[in-house]
Amino acid sequence: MKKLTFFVVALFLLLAGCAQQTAGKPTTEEALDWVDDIARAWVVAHSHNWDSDAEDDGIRVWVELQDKNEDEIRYENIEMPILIEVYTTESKTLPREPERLVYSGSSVTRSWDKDAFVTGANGIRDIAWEDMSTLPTDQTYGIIYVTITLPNGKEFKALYDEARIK
Ligand SMILES: [Ca+2]
Repeated sequence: MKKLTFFVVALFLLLAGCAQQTAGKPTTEEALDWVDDIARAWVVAHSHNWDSDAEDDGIRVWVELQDKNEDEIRYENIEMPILIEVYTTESKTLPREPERLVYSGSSVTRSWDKDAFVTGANGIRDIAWEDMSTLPTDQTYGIIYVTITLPNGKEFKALYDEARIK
């Protein structure tokens, strides 16, 4: 009898766990209405100092998703993966052409106000100078590309061609 009671209690807890997981998913169609308003992605990167000395240690990268008027889309409680690539460039004129890949990495964006360039805090990724495989002969500025994958699987790409890379 004790065994049966244990089994029933265990089954109940298992079912309760499943029910809770289903209820916690924030992916109802209503909650993702904002996805349809996204018309473009935007990225910027600036050199940044994140330790105690006075020297900049690398670049901090911010992204935004924007509507057709280039106003930021406000999202939170969601995870959208981001591919980040940094290229050198030899172009002296605009638009700059990518030359050699010096950094490739991934990140996620979870909240528009933390990852957009609102306060200068956070960002999606800090990339240290030594993580970019630049050569002494490379130009100081390069091109950073991001690809953001939306919850519906659609991808938006953006670039910033005045990124300090060394
Ligand atoms: Ca520093």
